Amino acid sequence: MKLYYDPISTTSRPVLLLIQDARLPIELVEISLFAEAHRSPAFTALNPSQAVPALALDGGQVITEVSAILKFLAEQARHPAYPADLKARARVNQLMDWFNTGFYRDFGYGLVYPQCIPAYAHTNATTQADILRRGAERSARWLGILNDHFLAEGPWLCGEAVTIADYLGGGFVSLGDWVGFDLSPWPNVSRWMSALKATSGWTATHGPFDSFLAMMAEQRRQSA
Ligand SMILES: N[C@@H](CCC(=O)N[C@@H](CS)C(=O)NCC(=O)O)C(=O)O
Repeated sequence: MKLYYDPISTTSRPVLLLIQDARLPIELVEISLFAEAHRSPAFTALNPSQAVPALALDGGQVITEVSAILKFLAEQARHPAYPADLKARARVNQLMDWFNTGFYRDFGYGLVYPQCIPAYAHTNATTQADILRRGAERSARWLGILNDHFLAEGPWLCGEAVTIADYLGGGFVSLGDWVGFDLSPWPNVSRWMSALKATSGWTATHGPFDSFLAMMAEQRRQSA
């Protein structure tokens, strides 16, 4: 099996975490988004959506979509990060959908990306300000739910053990580091992110992301 990924990409990092934690024997093939490698004919043939991650199975099938890849790999390895119990698994699936369809839309595409990726920014300053204000309001609502409901009890999203929902959700929330987003108004979310970042899997897989964040922070400092 081969995983096509970019080490900085929000949707690749959760898969790298699982591969690291579960010690999965998967060949890693870097597709640099900055170098536009995802638009090459060879990669487009694998994933016409021109996005990472993509998992090429030995028989030729290609699985795309971070959530589907996480579930496939964890299930194949019978890894506890994707519990077999039906109710426990439903909670993991629920949280992954919650992050992927609600939180990420507003936090990623409504707040972080319009500030950092020109293709998501609006050229009209008033419209851009409106988009960011709405993104901030909606993100605050999601973070409040995460803080007061999903992370109110256990250390992890689904209780006492880390799951692929933590990997996926943590990847999305860590996106805030790109713009220096302050999580302190949501102490349970802050605590959870600190715990995730302290895992050996995170430190082993997030070197390139950390370097990227340091570069972005330096750029912000210089332009302030
Ligand atoms: N729905 C896909 C989204 C994948 C995605 O958007 N990946 C980004 C990196 S975080 C990408 O490859 N973007 C390339 C581009 O938009 O040109 C998933 O869940 O995996």
